[in-house]
Amino acid sequence: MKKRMLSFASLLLCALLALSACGQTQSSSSSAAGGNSGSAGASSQAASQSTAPGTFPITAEKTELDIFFTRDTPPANWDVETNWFTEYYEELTNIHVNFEMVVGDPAQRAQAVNLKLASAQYPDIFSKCMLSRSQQVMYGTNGVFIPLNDLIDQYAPNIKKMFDDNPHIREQITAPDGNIYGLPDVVYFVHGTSPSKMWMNGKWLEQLDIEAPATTEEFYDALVAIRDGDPNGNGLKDEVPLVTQGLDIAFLMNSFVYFDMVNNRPSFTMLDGDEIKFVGAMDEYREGLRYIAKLVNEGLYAADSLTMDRNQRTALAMGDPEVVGAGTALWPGHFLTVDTPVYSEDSRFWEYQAISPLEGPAGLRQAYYAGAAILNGGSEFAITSACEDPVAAIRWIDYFYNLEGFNTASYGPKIADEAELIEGIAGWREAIDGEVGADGNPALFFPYGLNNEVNVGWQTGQVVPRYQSYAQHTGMAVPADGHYEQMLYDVTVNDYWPYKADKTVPPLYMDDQVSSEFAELNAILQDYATEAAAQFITGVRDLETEWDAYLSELNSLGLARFMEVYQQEYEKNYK
Ligand SMILES: [Ca+2]
Repeated sequence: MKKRMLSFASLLLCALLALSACGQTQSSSSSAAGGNSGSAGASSQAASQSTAPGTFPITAEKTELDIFFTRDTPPANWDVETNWFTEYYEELTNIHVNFEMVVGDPAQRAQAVNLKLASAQYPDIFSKCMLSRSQQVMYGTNGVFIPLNDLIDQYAPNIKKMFDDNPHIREQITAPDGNIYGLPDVVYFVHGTSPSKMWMNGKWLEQLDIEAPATTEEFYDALVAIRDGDPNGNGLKDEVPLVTQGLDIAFLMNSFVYFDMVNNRPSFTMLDGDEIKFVGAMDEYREGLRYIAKLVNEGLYAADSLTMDRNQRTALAMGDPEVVGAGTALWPGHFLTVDTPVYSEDSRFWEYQAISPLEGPAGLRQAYYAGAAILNGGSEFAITSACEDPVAAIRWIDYFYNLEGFNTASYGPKIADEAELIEGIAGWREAIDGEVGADGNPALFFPYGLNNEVNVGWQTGQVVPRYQSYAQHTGMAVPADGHYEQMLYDVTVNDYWPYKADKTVPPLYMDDQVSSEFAELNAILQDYATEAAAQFITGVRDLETEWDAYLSELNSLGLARFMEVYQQEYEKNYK
């Protein structure tokens, strides 16, 4: 523990010394920081009021930044203007932010962003605006978004460290012209790398004297036993052996073919070496559909899963009598009430245990790995040519890319111990000797509460993007006697990582015209394949007699053109 803390502290000290040592040359060369961003961006660099990098306040004199951001509907008491963290961070940085907030669903938010971009009345910063990759390229190339590469290298040690620790992040947010126009929101947690896990009712398995299944055949047998064995003991055949939330078939399908979800939708594609394949047209995929259709047909997989939302599934799983035998989810909290975070024998939450990926009939046994691709890569923070002090802007956001900034924006003030707790504000502190994280190693910090008081923090990345490393998430202190974070970590590392496979196609930058064609084809094919998958597994369409018609429909919707564009753009980005 001590050794680890010391080495962390000394690293930090080195970083600070290195920064202050070269601070003077940086300010004199700062006019180069904007790169080729056009006259507005470059000339404004000279106007920076910045203090030495790595120190607070960021500007010696009070500076202002205009930030346009979008978010979903906030809780009633949340107000960015009066928020505890807003006031705290203004005091720390000496930068006052004029916020312009747009609240709405993703479509409304995208529309507001488009209007803002079209208005040419640019804020200094677009934050949480889901800027598409083609928007980044278009507005980057025409000088509205300034390149961030040099600003990051010189003034953003935390973002730079994120790149150094995760070279794929820098790679995935670098546009084909070599510039970075936007910063990503990266929140890593170990169990998030396996989003589709199978959770089975362990109490019932024990009662029915069944081992945790390891193959698709054994899984089938286990579901039959749950269906027929009356494990809830009420004399009725009312058990629901398997229920998912929507078309969450990735766990089962990966026993047949690589099958991932990107932005909560099946991508139906995979990267096989350097070749992109359309999974949704492969024979192995059809085999997987046959297996899943059999489960539905025999009453083992609830057909109404496909239209079930989270609340409905939770109501079913928490109801009386107990009926659910198994469910797929990132973690059981998606369909069970977390009544206690620490292991408790009589808690239904703790009854459900993850099983490993199943071996399929052809010997395939894998779980898709969601830890490499950056979703929405680079879309969450862009600095515009209207910004008079880009150095201050990049330093302002850099804070959220380390543990202290992430935690303070999430939990409230960093305090020494409980005695300093302010009622209604909560906070967090460094870990003390003996506290452990989810991996059983010495913890890094202890949070006193997460946004229980709604006007304390900026909530889960609703105002700015952030970075949470795996170590940071794992380093949160948990009770040593079986906290669910520890259970989730163990399950992922022990049961899923031995089978992890990463064939997800990484995100690509495309120019505007290609991007529209690609997005349109992608949406059409995904919609059609998703709809067809639901029809095949529920028996509305017959997998034996209607598969060829499905394939020819995919072709008439433009599958060949889609694959051609995809492959060509992949090679432009990555070869
Ligand atoms: Ca029963």
